[in-house]
Amino acid sequence: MLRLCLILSLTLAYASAQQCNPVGGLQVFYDPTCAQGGPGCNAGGQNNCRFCGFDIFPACPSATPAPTQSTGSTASTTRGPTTTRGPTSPRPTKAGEKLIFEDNFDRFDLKTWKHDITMSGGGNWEFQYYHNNRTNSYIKDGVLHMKATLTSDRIGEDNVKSGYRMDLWGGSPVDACTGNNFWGCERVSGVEGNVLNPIQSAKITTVESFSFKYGRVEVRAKLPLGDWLWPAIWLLPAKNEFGMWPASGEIDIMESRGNVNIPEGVDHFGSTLHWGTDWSQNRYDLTTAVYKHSSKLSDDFHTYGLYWDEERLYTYFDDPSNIVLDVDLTANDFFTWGKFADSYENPWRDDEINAPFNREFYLIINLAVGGTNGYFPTGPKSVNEFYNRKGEWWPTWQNPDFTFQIDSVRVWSFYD
Ligand SMILES: [Ca+2]
Repeated sequence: MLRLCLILSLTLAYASAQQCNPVGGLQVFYDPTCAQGGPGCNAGGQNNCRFCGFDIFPACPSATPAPTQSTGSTASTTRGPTTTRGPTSPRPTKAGEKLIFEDNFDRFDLKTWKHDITMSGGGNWEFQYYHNNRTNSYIKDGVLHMKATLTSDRIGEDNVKSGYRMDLWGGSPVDACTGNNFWGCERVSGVEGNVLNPIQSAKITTVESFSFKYGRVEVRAKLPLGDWLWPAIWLLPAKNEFGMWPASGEIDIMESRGNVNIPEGVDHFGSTLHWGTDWSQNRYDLTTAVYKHSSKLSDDFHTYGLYWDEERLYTYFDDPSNIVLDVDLTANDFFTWGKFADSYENPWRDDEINAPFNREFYLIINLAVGGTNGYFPTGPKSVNEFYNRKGEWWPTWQNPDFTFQIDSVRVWSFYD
């Protein structure tokens, strides 16, 4: 998942506020006080440093156009010019790989999957809160469904808007709040004019049950159709051995937007690696790619795959030969590749060349809704605007393909 912080780094990279940018696309503007860590524009809400607006820019004339790779009659892949390092060759599977994790969702195994319980919004001021509830995550006919519903269904419309204290602290390890950053465990509706997170949804992880290093992941899933829905399949490091995000890395196999009527909507998905010396120095723009499918990804189940060994990491769609993001992990160490300033200490010094992608990671599947970090450039830019425009998005949620459906998750290890 994209996070608020990475957009700040994007902005700093383009601090000259040029009217084009290297690859074209989104540019985010900040209040100048944000750079000093102070409150930005729209700081009246429960926030700290916020963007002030978006714009879409063309690629600068001197920029290298992004190559387009045709992958047959039904799909094409678009890659940024710097995604691939060094020669690559298809290597779909590895001899001797061994299945080490399998969930077909014949039942909901909560020994494996732990629910997040938090209003923190993923660091992106997303509009949902997560909890453990069979309304928002449930098994039906061998498929895990993640479904976004209205918070007002549970606490009533008036309480969403004013004077209601949402307390997710919990009373035991089983129901304890999992994230208090950004006021994630306790909020009061109406404080500073903001409604409570108006959507309920689900996020599950294997943080306490399963992690692995080097192998192949396949998730068979059907993405949700509906405005501002943001499904994701991704991995985070089990131990943050190189420090806090994103110094220890993040591997995003799939994230997508449920909208039909926006650029790069429900017929697209993205794969990204996040890495950097600290949150303001995320170099994800060097390791991201977008895949365009010929039809809505909510129409059918597809396989979202990851291949990851010491030398190479790539994501794929439906078949290991249909590569989306492709990263050579050995061309340079990541500190060199990221061209970090001398003032930043190298968190990966004295480690292997592929650090931080040489430690164990765990699985995450979630369904977010909206947010203010720029992942939805044309979307509502505050939780209040989102809720006020319910008349626009709510009708788009009334369709049979509205839930995020996961049929299976499998992981093969390359080593014993
Ligand atoms: Ca299944």
